[in-house]
Amino acid sequence: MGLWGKRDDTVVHEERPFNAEPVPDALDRHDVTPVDTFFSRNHADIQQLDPDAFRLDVDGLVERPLRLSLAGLRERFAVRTVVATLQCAGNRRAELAAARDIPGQVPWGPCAVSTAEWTGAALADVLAAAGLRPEAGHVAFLGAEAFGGSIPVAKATAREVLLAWGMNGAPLPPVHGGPLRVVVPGYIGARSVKWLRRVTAQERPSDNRFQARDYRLLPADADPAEAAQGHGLSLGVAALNAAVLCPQEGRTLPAGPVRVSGYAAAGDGRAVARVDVSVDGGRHWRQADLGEPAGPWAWRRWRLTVRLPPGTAEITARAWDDSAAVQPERVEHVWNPSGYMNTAWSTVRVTCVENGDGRSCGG
Ligand SMILES: Nc1nc2c(c(=O)[nH]1)N[C@H]1C(S)=C(S)[C@@H](COP(=O)(O)O)O[C@H]1N2
Ligand SMILES: [Mo]
Repeated sequence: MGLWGKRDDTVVHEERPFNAEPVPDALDRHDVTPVDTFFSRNHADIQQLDPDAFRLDVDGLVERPLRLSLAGLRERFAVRTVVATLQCAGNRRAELAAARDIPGQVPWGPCAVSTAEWTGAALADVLAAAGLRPEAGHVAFLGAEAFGGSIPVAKATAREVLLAWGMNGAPLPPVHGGPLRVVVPGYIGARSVKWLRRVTAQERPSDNRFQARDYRLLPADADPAEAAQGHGLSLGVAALNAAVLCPQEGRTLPAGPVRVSGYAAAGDGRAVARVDVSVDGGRHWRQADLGEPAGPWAWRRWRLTVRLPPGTAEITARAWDDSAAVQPERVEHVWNPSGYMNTAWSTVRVTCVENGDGRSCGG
């Protein structure tokens, strides 16, 4: 077992803060990602908090501020379970950085995304118990190490947003924000604040630096070091994205039938409608088979068998959502200075050989 209970073959970009993603083969194996495989994104040290001493404050524009223990949360509110995919806004940054340098940011491959079954209380129920006031426009979250952010009230009062203490049927581990985190399905991972200490109803979005300064999509010609607070687009709702996980980039495979597979995920309020695969650079496309989703907030896993002749091949996938939005073609078209939201078509390059004995995926 590797650091923080992750698989030995986990790709660790940094040990402190701990930033790690699974290898594509491992991520591609499950609808619901095992905890030892789930990616982990941290801006500071992982917090080790005592669950018994833990308290959550609910304050701001509410009639009755609350201070809740973990036991109090469990007893007072109906327990809900939601299968939800979390995707970091920096997922697939390495492909952007290959087009043009992105210094000082974690070079995520295509696996800064994972799906878990989260258990907790609906944030909506907790806000209702506190008496959310009508002037509230946003609900802000603050973690124990000062990471924070906010979401609009309409999302905060939607049933799927959880204050979660459980992950895949076990207590939420420290590396994923235990004892308590927010889970905001359909939003960038950064809004699912870990080690949650405080929930504040307020008029305006959070001025925490991870909302006001980071996780903003700057124009291509901006310098992130110079960009003022509030510059660029504030990221919130996730964007339509998809990636090929198998075969993995750079593999050598037997020519002939090759099984291609990966994931697709849509933003808040949208669903993945179709995934197409091309092996000729986008001139011709075939529809992949979409797996049944594990729930309305879970990714769609997809697969297709293609025939590849001996030689080098490029396998490309793109997803469509139910508004007929499709992923943009090239990383150059979505490049931005901090390297967020790479939603370009996903391409892997492989070499096929006659009478080879490789397999497209490990499993
Ligand atoms: N308190 C706190 N919450 C946090 C973060 C953090 O650094 N500190 N990282 C955020 C980001 S950017 C992402 S993508 C997700 C990652 O969740 P995971 O580590 O459980 O995969 O947590 C979010 N919540
Ligand atoms: Mo993230």
